[in-house]
Amino acid sequence: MSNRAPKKSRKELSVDQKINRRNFISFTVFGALGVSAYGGWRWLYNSPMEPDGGITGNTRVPLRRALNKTELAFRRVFSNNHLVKTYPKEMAAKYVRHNTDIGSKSKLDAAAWRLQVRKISGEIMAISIDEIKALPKFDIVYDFKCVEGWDQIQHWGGVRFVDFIKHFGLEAETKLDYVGMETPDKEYYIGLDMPSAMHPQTVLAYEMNEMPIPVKHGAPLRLIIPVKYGIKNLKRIGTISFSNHRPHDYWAEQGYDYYSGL
Ligand SMILES: Nc1nc2c(c(=O)[nH]1)N[C@H]1C(S)=C(S)[C@@H](COP(=O)(O)O)O[C@H]1N2
Ligand SMILES: [Mo]
Repeated sequence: MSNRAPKKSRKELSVDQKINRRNFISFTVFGALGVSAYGGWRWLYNSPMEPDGGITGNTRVPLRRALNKTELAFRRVFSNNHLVKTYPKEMAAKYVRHNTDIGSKSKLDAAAWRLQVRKISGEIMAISIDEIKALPKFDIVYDFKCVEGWDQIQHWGGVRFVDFIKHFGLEAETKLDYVGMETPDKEYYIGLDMPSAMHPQTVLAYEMNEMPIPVKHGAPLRLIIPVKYGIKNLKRIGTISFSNHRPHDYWAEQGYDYYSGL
């Protein structure tokens, strides 16, 4: 038998010693987290603003990079093959909700209206509503969603964007990355990534509940793009253009996500 006091193992620390040890660890870890969070915040705060000339709402480069990465990841999951859920037409709302009319408030001169399509060559096509109505008709009943927090099952009819492209020989234009659309007065405008524009349920619509679209809902032609929030569903389309840079976008300029996909 030895008289030597055994060296205290970790297990035998007194209660006080244990508490001190835990306090030390907690404060060290907490302090380190605090310092790195502050460092991260300084880093973000000192990062340059994105250099895109006001196409988006102006944020720090790393934040925009994160949004763009998210967009790409989501596009990979919700690819073009993913169809938005549709409903029987009996489920469509009879009283269709109405929202803002930026760029579609003034009196519509229906006889003078032409859809202007700016081709890569610079040529501008002017297409009448009758030419559009002569194309194969496509109906869709789906849940329309506005970013403000409401949604409604609605019934729209028109020509699918892909069919419109084919009919008017715009395949070369669809090799570009983006489509831009504007109201005739250019007050409201949107930009779309090409895969979403070419999605099989994207429609240039001229009917709502099987009747011509009322003026307040976008007569004579509006965009119905079920893979996007309402903000991208431009009413009273005036011009369509194609580009490799992001077209300007009314709500993206106000800080909304450029993609605004569902
Ligand atoms: N020209 C134009 N298109 C527009 C808008 C607008 O203000 N002007 N608002 C958008 C928004 S935010 C929504 S939710 C829908 C609303 O369409 P509705 O009025 O037919 O419900 O249109 C979209 N298209
Ligand atoms: Mo909206």
